[in-house]
Amino acid sequence: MNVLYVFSRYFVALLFLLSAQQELFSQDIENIAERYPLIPLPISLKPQLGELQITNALKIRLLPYNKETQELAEYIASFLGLQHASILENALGDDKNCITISIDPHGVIPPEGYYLSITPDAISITASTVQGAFWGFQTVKQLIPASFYTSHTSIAIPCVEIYDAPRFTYRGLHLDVSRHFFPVEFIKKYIDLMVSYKFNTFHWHLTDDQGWRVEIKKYPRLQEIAAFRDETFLGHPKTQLFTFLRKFDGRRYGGFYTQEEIKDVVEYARKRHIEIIPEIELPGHSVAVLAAFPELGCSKGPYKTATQWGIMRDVYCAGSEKTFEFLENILEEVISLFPSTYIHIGGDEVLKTRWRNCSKCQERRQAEGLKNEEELQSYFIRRIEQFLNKKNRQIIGWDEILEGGVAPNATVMSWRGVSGGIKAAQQGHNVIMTPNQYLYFDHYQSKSPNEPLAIGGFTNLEKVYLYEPVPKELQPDEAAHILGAQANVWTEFIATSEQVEYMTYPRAIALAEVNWTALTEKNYSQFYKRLTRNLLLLDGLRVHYHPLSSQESTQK
Ligand code: TNX
Repeated sequence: MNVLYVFSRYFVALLFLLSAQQELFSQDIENIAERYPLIPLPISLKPQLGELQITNALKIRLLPYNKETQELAEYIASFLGLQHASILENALGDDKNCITISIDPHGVIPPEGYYLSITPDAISITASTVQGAFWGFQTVKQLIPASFYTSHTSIAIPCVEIYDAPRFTYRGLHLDVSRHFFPVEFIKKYIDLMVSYKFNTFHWHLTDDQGWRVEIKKYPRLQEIAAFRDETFLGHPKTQLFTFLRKFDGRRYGGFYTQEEIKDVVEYARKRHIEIIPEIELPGHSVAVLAAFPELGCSKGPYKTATQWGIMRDVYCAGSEKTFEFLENILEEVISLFPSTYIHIGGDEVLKTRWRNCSKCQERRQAEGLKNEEELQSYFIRRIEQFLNKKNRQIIGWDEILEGGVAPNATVMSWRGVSGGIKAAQQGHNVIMTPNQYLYFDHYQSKSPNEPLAIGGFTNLEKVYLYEPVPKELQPDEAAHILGAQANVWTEFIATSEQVEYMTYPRAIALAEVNWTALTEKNYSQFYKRLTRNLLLLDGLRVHYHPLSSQESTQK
């Protein structure tokens, strides 16, 4: 009976698929934005008359009933504020007031896709994976009226039929917790917001010159010294060119996540179908570590955790075996905390001055037959890649890892524009697009003089929305290497959680649609209309986002 039931659901989904390919786009989207303010826009949507009233007596039926589907049911019940939702494991029975989740790994729906039907009686979500069904529920969430967040009483959801699946497999957001440190509670909120818009990857930038943020049991000095800086630079380097005139706040600053906290966050993310990719920066952006372990630098030091922003001259010594031993020990602990396929190893902005003048680095260069310091950096990254590949992990690096020869299995994050991404894809490497002119959320988002101090640039909502991740220079086989896009939130000028939200939202919502929905033609004003309604969700979740009224259209 179970089999028949599931089959009948798939049959409906299949029929829908065949009949409704262009359904949404043949509708007048403008008119349905009010009733279905969905972002990202689904592949296909059939408006239906009527509404479903969700009450306290809601049941959640799981087909099949297992640990994974049960976790989804708990997530749904807790989001809807139903302490006593009954969870059913039987295919038979009354559908009334029921959310049915049907998972069939052999079904026709792609891995992260889902089919959703809301009738006046019931909700049904069908998918090939629990992750797909999870995204289906995120769509339901966006149809819940804003009044739910204030009154928590009756919930009326408009009836609809949706078939949906993402364009890209990698849909990322990044957060730099080194320049400023953000508490675990906020990281969880960041993840919750991400899933509301169907992001599936959180890139956690855990280490940099200004602070080391992950507890490593083997090296307590990282927690004692590298996790703290003496003070923080006030203002912007552009306006204070003379370094000796620069002002500092005189306050010790820092912190780190304990391994218990990291495990807790990883588990929290897992339940929400988010993969966390940790970043451990090397060989550059590592002065904080040198402050704790001066023997890992090319000079004797002394070093101190950076108190200013920018690119530092001091990096790990590439000639010393101690450096590799240290990094391997660290990575060993990191991979025990993070189950992700990928480990991000940084690789950006490595000044080569120290290596040029270091006898050990020069010995290494000659012994390995390397032509220059770019090749020495390549050697460094390859060694780390080999170590991680042996542990069944893949590396991601910033696009500088292309210089001097890219490591064989590396995935490249293209940040200095799109050229690194093009080059890497042409060489057959996988690519994640994070070009700074479109996807750096530390840049200004409006030209208003009232904007809080930011690093620079101008990347408004429209620019993000109109960004196309696949460069037109690529042939189709090369284009297949573009896994998706990610926005980066660097925090030199972002000191509080509220400010992170302000810089990230609503721009992240525009990126969510870029990554998820394959649109032949983008219509910004139509997106903007949906967004106006959709932002009520963020109001409900108490997000300090950048108000739409001060958004400006693109000015170059
Ligand atoms: C460049 S993007 C950096 C970061 C800065 C950022 C500021 C990248 C790989 N490196 O270290 O925080 O610019 O926008």
